[in-house]
Amino acid sequence: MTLQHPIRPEIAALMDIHPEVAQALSAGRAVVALESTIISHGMPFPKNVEMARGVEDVIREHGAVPATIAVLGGRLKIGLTPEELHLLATDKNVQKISTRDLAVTVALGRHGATTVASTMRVAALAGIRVFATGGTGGVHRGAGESMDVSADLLELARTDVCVVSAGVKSILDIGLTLEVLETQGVPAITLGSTEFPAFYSRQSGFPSPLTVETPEEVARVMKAKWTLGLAGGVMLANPVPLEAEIPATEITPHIERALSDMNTLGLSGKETTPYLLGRIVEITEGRSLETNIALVRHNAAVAAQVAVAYASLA
Ligand code: PSU
Ligand code: MN
Repeated sequence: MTLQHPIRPEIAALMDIHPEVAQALSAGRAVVALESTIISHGMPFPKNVEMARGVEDVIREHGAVPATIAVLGGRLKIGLTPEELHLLATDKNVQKISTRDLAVTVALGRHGATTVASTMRVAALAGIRVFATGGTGGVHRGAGESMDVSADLLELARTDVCVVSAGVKSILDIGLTLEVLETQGVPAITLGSTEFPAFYSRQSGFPSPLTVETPEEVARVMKAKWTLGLAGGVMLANPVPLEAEIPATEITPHIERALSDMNTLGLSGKETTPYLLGRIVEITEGRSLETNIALVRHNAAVAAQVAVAYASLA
């Protein structure tokens, strides 16, 4: 099968591309990548599997092909079977792997659920340019001391993929996250709002650096960016639907409590984001999980529309 973006043979040898995805790529049709850390470490079983299947369906309903990405037994998986999805959702040996972990996971034949950063990298290797997730990582609060800045931001600076998220959770420092994106030359664009969204909430208090009104405009931005040789990604922020949002005034005290519990436990590094997400689900008695699922589905719909528009430009 000939792909429109030819994959170097030594890379193709490390990949298993699901036939549905391979067919779409070779025909130049719209494909949307999905991450797997959100499945293994972002949501509890069985909601995580339901979410993952549901999101794939949303992408198909909008005319694109979903490609959930993970590393299984050291193989780069581009599109998963139902059995593979189930394994990711349930197996405690599945590690959360960022870009730094990719080489070890591949070389030693391990399992890994890819974060936004590593999913972007693998998607780009496969020639996929659009990726839907829930929220991206960012600059953690207190990063001046901890130096905890998500690799997602560095990957956005160097890998040519448009990431559709609901913005940046206020468990992070949103202002500093926007500063780092500016420094790295990454356009942070909000769809249909002049305010940058804060994941659970439509409002963050931070103006969006850039705004567009339609998915088609996003596709034109991607094309212009890469035609100009401006390497790196596009961060598209898609505010959570109004009916699913938890307003900032309501979620903020819960976030503060989760952060304080985390500090009491002394957690750091890659454990912090999964802990905070899980703790906020407990504190809100499941409401934040419903919001999380709703916003991922919304992002998948928008990402599919962007991918369809981009395929027709390319
Ligand atoms: N935000 C969410 N859900 C998630 C994540 C972020 O709302 O599951 C995951 C993503 O995989 C993201 C990762 O790439 O957490 C960021 O982790 P860290 O902060 O350790 O870079
Ligand atoms: Mn981190």
